[in-house]
Amino acid sequence: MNVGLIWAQNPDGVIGADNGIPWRLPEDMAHFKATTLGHPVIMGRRTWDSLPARFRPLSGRRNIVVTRNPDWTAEGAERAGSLAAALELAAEARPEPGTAESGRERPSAWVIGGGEIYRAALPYATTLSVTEVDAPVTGDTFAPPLDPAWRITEDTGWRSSTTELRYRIRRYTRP
Ligand code: NAP
Ligand code: VY7
Repeated sequence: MNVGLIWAQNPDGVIGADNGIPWRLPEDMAHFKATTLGHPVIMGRRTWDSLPARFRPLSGRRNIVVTRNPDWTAEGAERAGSLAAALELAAEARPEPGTAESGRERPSAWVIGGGEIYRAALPYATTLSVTEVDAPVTGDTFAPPLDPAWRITEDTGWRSSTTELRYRIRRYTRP
């Protein structure tokens, strides 16, 4: 099964601060929604908690939440006790082989954070969508380090947000 990881980071690798994202970038939220819509999304329990309640579960997607707590439940979410269990759940409704969904560039599930889950999921990933946001912030949660096998296959180049921030969206794949 093709697994993608999608995150937004600043140039220092910061992805989070105080259980939130320390910038607001509407263009990246739109990119995140367009990319993940129609696919199962897998997230850590802290990332679930970080979503504003009115946006939970993320609409139009199966929401699979990874937690070690066997008693955890939330309306609209499926619980998984490990990343492997989350991937098995996500794989239950498989697309037919040979459809666009089965290509390496079109993952059948997206891992949407946060830091702990990205580190655990990176070995399973076939593609990454990384938004780099030129935000001078400090944080407490970081993107996983990428080994050199990951190659940039798409790059929007720097764009200006309606906010004052610049950002670029890159796609990575590896053999
Ligand atoms: P996280 O990865 O979202 O969630 C961690 C939790 O997941 C753990 O406390 C545990 O839940 C569960 N977990 C982790 N590994 C597990 C495993 N192997 N098996 C079972 N359960 C496991 O937390 P985080 O690293 O603190 O990241 C949250 C931060 O990232 C927030 O600041 C958020 O805003 C940010 N974020 C940023 C982006 C971005 O693109 N910039 C995207 C997503 C999130 P229990 O404690 O319940 O057992
Ligand atoms: C997470 C939100 C957080 C705070 C307020 C609204 C990339 C991002 C993430 C995660 C950006 C978020 C939201 C935005 C998405 C909407 C629902 C409301 C939707 C990631 N590149 N960027 N993120 N929502 N994993 N990767 O902003 O969400 O999709 O329906």
